[in-house]
Amino acid sequence: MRLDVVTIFPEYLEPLNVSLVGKARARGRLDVNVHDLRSWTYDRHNTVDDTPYGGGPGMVMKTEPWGDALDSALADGYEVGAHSPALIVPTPSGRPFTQELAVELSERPWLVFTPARYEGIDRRVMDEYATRMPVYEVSIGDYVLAGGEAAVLVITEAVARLLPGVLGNAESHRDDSFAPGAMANLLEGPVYTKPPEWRGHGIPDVLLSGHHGKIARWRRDEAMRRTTANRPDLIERCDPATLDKKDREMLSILGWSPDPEGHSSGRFWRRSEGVEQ
Ligand code: 6GU
Repeated sequence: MRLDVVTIFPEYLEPLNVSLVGKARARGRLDVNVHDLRSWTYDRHNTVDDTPYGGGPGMVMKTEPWGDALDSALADGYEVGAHSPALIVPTPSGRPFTQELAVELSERPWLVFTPARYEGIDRRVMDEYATRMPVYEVSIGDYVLAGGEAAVLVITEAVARLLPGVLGNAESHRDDSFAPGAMANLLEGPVYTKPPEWRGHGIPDVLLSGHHGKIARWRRDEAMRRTTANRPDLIERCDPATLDKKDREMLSILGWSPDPEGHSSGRFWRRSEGVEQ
């Protein structure tokens, strides 16, 4: 997979040399190319932004440097045989970045990222490249960053670990918390390793029992407990057809009811958490 990143802060992308992504590069699974947007400015101040048409606060990134930088990065890639680029535009107003989207992007041969600062990039840049390639405007969560570079690191790490031969074990991401079809999209429960006792904290007996059925059941119960506490929305969305009788029992203990009166969704609803009157 080829990656291009155009940014005014190339040094912000240094972490792409480290750890999993760095290893994928060293192994030749990833070809990463970082470009300084200011190389495509021709004025004394290397200007990349200007005031917004229509007024308002902040600055908008200009069309010409982005157009010239992207044309150059694309020409470089095509020249060395890359094909089928997709443009990834990190923005808080994009579609949510999910594991499903990470899988989709990991199947493409070439991703070109345009992390922006200020109030974003002049719309015409995305409109122009959308005539030639898929454009994904992507947000990594409901908060506002000062720029898209950190989002590029997040997206790149999520995508790189899915590439064949990057994670040691091909099975490793089958039960990722958000893997498509993962145990009804439950969060993973707690994990333990040696020593068996640390500062007075033991580990749950069942994990030492050697009873694989009981261990699997315990892990699933813990996953439901953690999901109830941290992401009740995932339980509300879960398809009851993916649950067995023991799952339903556990959900009931955790306060969930199937299909209460007045609803016919076939999904789970939580009984009031407040003091019962
Ligand atoms: Cl992709 N960019 C910025 N600037 N803020 C964000 C974001 C992206 N995703 C969430 N917040």
